[in-house]
Amino acid sequence: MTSQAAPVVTTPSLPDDPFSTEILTDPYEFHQRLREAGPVVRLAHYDLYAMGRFDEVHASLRDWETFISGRGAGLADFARETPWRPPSLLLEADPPNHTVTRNVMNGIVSPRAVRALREGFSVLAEEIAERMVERGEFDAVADLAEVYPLQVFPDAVGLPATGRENLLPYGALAFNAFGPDNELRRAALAGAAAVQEWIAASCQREALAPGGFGAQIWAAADRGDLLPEQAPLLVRSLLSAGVDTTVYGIANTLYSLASNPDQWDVLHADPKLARFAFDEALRWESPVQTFFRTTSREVDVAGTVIPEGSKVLLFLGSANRDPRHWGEDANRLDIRRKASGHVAFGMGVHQCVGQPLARLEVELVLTALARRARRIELTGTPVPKLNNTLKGWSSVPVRVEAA
Ligand code: OVM
Repeated sequence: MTSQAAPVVTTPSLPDDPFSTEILTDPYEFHQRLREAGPVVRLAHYDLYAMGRFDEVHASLRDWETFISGRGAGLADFARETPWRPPSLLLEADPPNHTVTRNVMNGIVSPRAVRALREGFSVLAEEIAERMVERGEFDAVADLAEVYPLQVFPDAVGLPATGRENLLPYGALAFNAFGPDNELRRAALAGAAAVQEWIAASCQREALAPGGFGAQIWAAADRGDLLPEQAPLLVRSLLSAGVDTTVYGIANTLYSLASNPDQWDVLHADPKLARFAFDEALRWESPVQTFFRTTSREVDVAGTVIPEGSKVLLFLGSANRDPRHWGEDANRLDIRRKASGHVAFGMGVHQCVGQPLARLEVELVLTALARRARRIELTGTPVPKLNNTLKGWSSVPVRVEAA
C-alpha cells in the first residue's frame, strides 16, 4: 500500500446497513456481495470504507501505522467525539504506548501462566461435560457456554465472588458500543450504570485476590512497568474482552458441529482434533465479526485512495470465508482443513492477547464432550443473539448420545 499511486478504479458502493437486524442475524449473503463488489467498498449508509476480502483485511490489520486504533475500534471517531468510556489502553491505543501495555499483558497471560491453570480448568470441564452427556438434551448456550467460562475465568482474574452476573452484560455492552448509534447500542448503554460501577470497583487493587491476573497487573504497576492509573484500565480490558468472547467461542463451536454432525463424527473419532475444530469453527462462525480502524494518512488500497482520518470497517467474518483465500469450499465446515491463518482473533500487534486462555477453555470443554458423546444433533432451531460486533446464539438446543 502506497499513497503515491493514482486511483485506477471507481470504488464500488453498497447501500446495505451491516448493523441492521437482517445482516447481523445472517451476514453471509451480504459478505459475498461485499467481497464481489471489490477489495474496497463504500458503505453509503454510514459514508464509510469497508473491506471484506481476506488479503485486504489481513494487510490492513497488520499495517498499524496506517490503520490506527487510537481513534477507536468502533464507528465513533475518538478525534471527533467523546468515547462512552475512557479508551482501552490496549485495544484503543497505538505504538509506542500500546507496546508498553501490551508487553505487560503478554507477560501476565503467558503460556506458562495458562499452563498452570490447566489442571483446575480441566476438572470443571470434565464435570460439566459429564453432566451434559448424562442429561442427553441441553442448551449449548444457557447450560454450557454461559456456565463454564464463568466457573473458571473470574477466579483466574481474582474477582470478588459477588456481582459476577455483571460480567456478561458488560461484555455485551462493550461489543455493542463499537457499532453505530442504533437501537442495540442505545439499549445497551441505557441503564448500564450499575454494571459499569461494579466493573470499575472490581478493577481496584483491594477488590482483586492475590495471585490472580488482576493482582499481577497491579504488581506490574508496583514494579514501575505501568503507571498506577493504568492498572485498573488494564484489568478492565480483561473484563471487557475475556468473558463474552469465550462464551460465544464455545457456543459457536458447538453450533458449528451440531449443524454439521459429520464433523462431530470426525472429532469423536479423534478428540485430539479439538484445537483444529475450534480454529475451523472460529473461521466458519467468527464470534467477533467486525472491527474498525481509522486511517492515519491518505492511503491507496487496490486503486482506491482512502483519505486521512477515514473510518474503515474490516469484516473479519467475511475474510474468514473468502473463497479467494480459502478455496471454493470456504463456506463448508471442515475441521481437517488448515484454518489457523484466520483473522477471528485479529492479526498483527493487536491480535487477541487472551488467546491462550480462550484456546485452553475451548480445548478442555470440547475434548471432554467429544470423548463422552458419539453424536450431537440440533433438537430445534437455534435462536440468534443480536450484537453490533458479536455473532452468536442465545439458544442452541442439542441432543448428545453417550459413547
Ligand atoms: C479492551 C478490549 C479488547 C478487545 C476487545 C474488547 C469489548 C475490549 O481492551 O477493553 O471488546
